[in-house]
Amino acid sequence: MPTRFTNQSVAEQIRLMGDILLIKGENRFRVLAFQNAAESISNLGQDINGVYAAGRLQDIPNIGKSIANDITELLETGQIQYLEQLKQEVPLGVVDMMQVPDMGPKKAARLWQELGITSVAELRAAAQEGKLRTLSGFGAKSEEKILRGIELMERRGGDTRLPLGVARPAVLDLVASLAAALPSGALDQVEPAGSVRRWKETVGDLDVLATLGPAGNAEQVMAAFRSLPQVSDVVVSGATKTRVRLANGLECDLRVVEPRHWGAALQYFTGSKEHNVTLRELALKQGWSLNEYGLTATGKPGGAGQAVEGEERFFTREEDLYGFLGLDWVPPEMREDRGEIDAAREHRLPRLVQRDDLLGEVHGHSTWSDGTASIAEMATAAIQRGYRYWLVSDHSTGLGIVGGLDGERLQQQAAEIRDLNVRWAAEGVDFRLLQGIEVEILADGALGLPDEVLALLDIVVASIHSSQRQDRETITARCVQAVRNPHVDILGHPTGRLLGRRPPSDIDLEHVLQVCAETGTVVEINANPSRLDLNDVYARRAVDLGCRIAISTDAHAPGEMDLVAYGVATARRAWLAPEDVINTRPAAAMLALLKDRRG
Ligand code: DGT
Ligand code: CA
Ligand code: CA
Ligand code: ZN
Repeated sequence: MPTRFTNQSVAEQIRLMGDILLIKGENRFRVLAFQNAAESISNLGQDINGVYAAGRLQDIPNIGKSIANDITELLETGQIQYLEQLKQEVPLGVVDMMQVPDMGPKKAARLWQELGITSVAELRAAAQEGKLRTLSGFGAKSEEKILRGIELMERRGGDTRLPLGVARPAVLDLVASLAAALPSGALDQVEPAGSVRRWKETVGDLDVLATLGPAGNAEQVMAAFRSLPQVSDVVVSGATKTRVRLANGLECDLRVVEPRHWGAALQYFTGSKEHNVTLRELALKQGWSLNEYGLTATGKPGGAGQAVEGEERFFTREEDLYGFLGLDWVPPEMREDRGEIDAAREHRLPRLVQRDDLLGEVHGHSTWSDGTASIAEMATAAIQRGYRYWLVSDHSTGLGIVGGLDGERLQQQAAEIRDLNVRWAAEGVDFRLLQGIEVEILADGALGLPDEVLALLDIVVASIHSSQRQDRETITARCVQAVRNPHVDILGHPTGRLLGRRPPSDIDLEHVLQVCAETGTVVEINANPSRLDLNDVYARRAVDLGCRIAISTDAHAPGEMDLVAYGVATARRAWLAPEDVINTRPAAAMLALLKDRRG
């Protein structure tokens, strides 16, 4: 039997083919075909092995006959002959070199072909020894840049994308500092665009757009931006665009645009690239060419009405651009070319869930296990955030690391919770604590507490914190066994991934979600930005399969409740409506949906 491939490992092989072709200087469209296919596979909401078994590989977006054949060969034989051949031609170390910031395929190819450098380690040595400057177009400065790039890359373990939870606060801080550094009236609008505005779970770089206010000029804005204390390097700076590097390695583009271009510019630089490509095709069909400034009539037959070739249309607001093309405004979280443009044209975009829809949270911790605040303090934080209920779900025994709760301590905790609830009821406060547990799913699929104990609780969240590297079959069966327990209401952070730190377990999520749908087990979107687990793609899949979702921060401290915005955004990226999410309901209605209370 050949090794079993996951969606990610298949995507990697396909991406690698594209990368090698890139270094070989192959046709851009050919390379793009592999890159797009890899992206589709890694975003796929189903196990690719199942798609292959059903003979439906070519139904996956961006996968045509030839790449479908490559995937078939990989799954059947364990390798792709063509890729093996490509690996003979280009050393893999040269592909790695392409990951060094500012490097790119052309430079990597030259360093390999002209200096014989075939790995990042050799590249570093050559740069340190001043050997790169023998190459035309390279100097002492580029050697220094490359060394700094390698250092950054290694600090992040080769992954040049940062979690949204790091990138988003960084760009908000940058924007606030820029505004504070300028006289009032210098800037009018200023907004982060790009992947941060779409709330994508990881971010490659930051993109900020601004328009000048009545008292502003672009050079002054660029100068202020370059001198911000957060900036560690200026990559490039011009009249209306500056790119800087921050201490954590993130780079940020700031662009100043004219107010009349704002709508098109914000739309363009919000992306995604895929959404933009589809939008541009739609515009072309209507006789307009779309760019970051606006629309220009092509003069070709289409729907541009009376417009003469070259005639332009500008938009001060994004809504007006979408509207001009006959579309409803598309929330940024949906702009991933997953059908949102058709939906916007047919006026059937869903009413997405938003922060205010949430009436409470159903996964959180206190000092009864590893939280930093008492139940009363956590409840106060929940009340301050407008919640009407909050689930105390401390860890159960069976987890080793924390003083997990057993039946006896749960009884003591129940008394504390009851007293607090009695007090709020007497004071007329519309808030209620629920008692639950985050029960450990043990390595063999049993739970950390017996059924008699679980039966006494309002809500049971079950999750995995140990033996996460079990093989696919074992960890899937383990999770399914827990989900089938009639007392388990919610499956917590199903894959256990920690963005940038720990990959997801090899669990067969498709299968687990099917069992959740069948048993009425709610699936969590863990809102902590280092988890976002379920992710957007699987959250969508879960709802399509008939599951309900809970959005919870799993807060271990009061302030962590603010992270709920990341969970809501993930749900919005999954196109979820309020009714898909259990904690948009009042406590009684929410509890009535849980599986051991139904029927
Ligand atoms: P990132 O930075 O990798 O997390 O992702 P984005 O989406 O922020 O991408 P970025 O920074 O390369 O570009 C920002 C936006 O600019 C992108 O979402 C769409 C637009 N854009 C960039 N390159 C292209 C392009 O080649 N074609 C089109 N249509 N749009 C582009
Ligand atoms: Ca970006
Ligand atoms: Ca960018
Ligand atoms: Zn937890």
